[in-house]
Amino acid sequence: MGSAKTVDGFTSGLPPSLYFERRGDVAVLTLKRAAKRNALDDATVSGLETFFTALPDDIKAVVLTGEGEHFSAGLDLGELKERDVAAGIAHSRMWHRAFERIEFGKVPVVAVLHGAVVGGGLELAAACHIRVAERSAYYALPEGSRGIFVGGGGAVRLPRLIGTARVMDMMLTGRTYGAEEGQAIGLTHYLVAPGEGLAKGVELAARIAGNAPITNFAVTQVLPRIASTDPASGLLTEALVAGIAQAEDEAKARLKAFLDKRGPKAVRR
Ligand code: 1HE
Repeated sequence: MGSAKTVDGFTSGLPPSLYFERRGDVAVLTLKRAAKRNALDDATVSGLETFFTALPDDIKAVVLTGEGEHFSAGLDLGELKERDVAAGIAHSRMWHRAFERIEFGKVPVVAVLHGAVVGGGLELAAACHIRVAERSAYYALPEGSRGIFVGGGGAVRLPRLIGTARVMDMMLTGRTYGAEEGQAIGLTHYLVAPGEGLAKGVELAARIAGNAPITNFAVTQVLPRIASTDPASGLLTEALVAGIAQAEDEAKARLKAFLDKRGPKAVRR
């Protein structure tokens, strides 16, 4: 394993397929394996786990993007050839660990998508919190045509985003969705012109980084759990988290700033 970019000691364990760059308190992490269309080999998936586990405390949000013409062609099919059942299960669990570090990691993650966002690439995007698509992006789950199944959490996360019926269609018939369609069905949050995704992603990440940490924690870690629990437990959890957040000094300072006419207004952007 080589190092990506050693501006920070913590990146020294990353594979060459991951490139890290700081933009203030935002980290931009780039899938850097364009010759293989950013296919996710074991080293890259382990590198994602390392990166999101070891993220320094002064990084407040991450932007995940891919170099070249495509975000990611998914699982590295070249590594699949000789796995038996046990190895296949362990491999899927390795992806689960890595993507959990994204979904329930230290900070919110913005994915910037373009070109092919397919198979495991789409699963990776689904583990992120915000998705920005350039108009070149398209989405596919070619697992059916390869005789395999999703293994990177897609069976759990994708139905929550776009519904089980659409995921079934994508896997059974090979249906693809374009960027506009992906936006319309709720797969992505933002749709921008080709080449504008990274700037949009960094802009959003910088805004996210400016939130109170307790709010970002509650939104990324607590909200999804509330959404998937029963209403009574959800309301109780909401009240507990609301109480904790508003009692923080940071909340008091921000509320005072607004009342003193110094805080931002909730105007339409
Ligand atoms: C790869 C991979 C890959 C490209 N694993 N090597 N994913 C797929 O089924 C998608 C497979 N890939 C494609 O359909 C196409 O490559 C693309 C539509 C994404 C891009 O097409 P194109 O014409 O730009 O590139 P290419 O010529 O197909 O590929 C360029 C090189 O990347 C070539 O290698 P080369 O050494 O011959 O130059 C390809 O072999 C290589 N390459 N994609 C390995 N995926 C946790 S379970 C998740 C399950 C899945 O993700 S299944 C979906 C897998």
